[in-house]
Amino acid sequence: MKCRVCRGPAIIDLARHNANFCAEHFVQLCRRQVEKAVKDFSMLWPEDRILVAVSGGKDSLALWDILVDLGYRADGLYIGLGIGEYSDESLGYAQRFADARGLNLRVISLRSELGYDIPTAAAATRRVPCSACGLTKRHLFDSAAMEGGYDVVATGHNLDDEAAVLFGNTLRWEIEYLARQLPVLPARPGFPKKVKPLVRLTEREMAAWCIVRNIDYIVEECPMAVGNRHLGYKNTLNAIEEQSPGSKASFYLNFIERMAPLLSDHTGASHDELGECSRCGSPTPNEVCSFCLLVEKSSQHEAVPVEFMTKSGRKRGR
Ligand code: Q46
Ligand code: ZN
Ligand code: ZN
Repeated sequence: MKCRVCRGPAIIDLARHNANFCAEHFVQLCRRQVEKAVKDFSMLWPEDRILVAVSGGKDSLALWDILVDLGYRADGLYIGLGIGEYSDESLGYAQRFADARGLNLRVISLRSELGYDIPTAAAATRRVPCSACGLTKRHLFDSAAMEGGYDVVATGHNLDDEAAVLFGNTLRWEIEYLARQLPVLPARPGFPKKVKPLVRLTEREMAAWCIVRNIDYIVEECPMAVGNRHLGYKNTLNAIEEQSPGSKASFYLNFIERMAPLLSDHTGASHDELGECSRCGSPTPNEVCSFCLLVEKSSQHEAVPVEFMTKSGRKRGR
């Protein structure tokens, strides 16, 4: 197996590019894919202060590494979700990554700072854990970025993630979700700009990036993701990709290029009528925002151990 660029020994075969690459040229390919995404979608400017949403997993650490490597000023924010050992270990990976490179990682612990954790929030709201988790992360990343004066929040969503979400939204023709499924969400009053610079790179490529760059990351998936329907969509798309390499990239990237512009009038509610949450000041159409209601409900609920939500708790809700 030889590198397509230098003919030296290759370390990875990428069927969708119909080529193999050595470590050096694989790294170059990944950098170029990120630069292309950043340029095509006007994601970042050289002077931007970026807040990276860091989980301790391969995608977010690879993203932080690539952005710093490309010369951007990027700090990290890790949210301790209180999901048992998974959270304790993932914080360790994020912290060691930051310390080894002299990068700035801010840590917010839900349990000690807000009085709840994700398993408890799921039980208190009687919703699936990812719903409480998504709302929590969105709110805390938005408010940390606004308060910290960051220009943009960057998340490690990769091509597999985005294609799986697109597949789910397409199966149900969720027009408003489809219209909003873009790799850049511009800033609007009370909300920072949000970007996904890894949309041209796959999960496998991000794992390979971490190996090549000596990045230690938490390999275990979040225990609450078990049964998540996006995992099923990813498996389906992987089976299609196996038969027809490149399908995943064309499914997602052609959607963004050809279909999303046709849906731009269907993004749903306008944000003009948003007021301020009476408790936290975030934009909301209601008196109190859904995050503050979640905090109130969850912090009053008896703490629920993660095991309960991943075993017996799993039986309901999905
Ligand atoms: S961390 Fe949170 Fe994910 Fe775990 S509870 Fe669901 S959303 S699966 S990215
Ligand atoms: Zn090479
Ligand atoms: Zn609020």
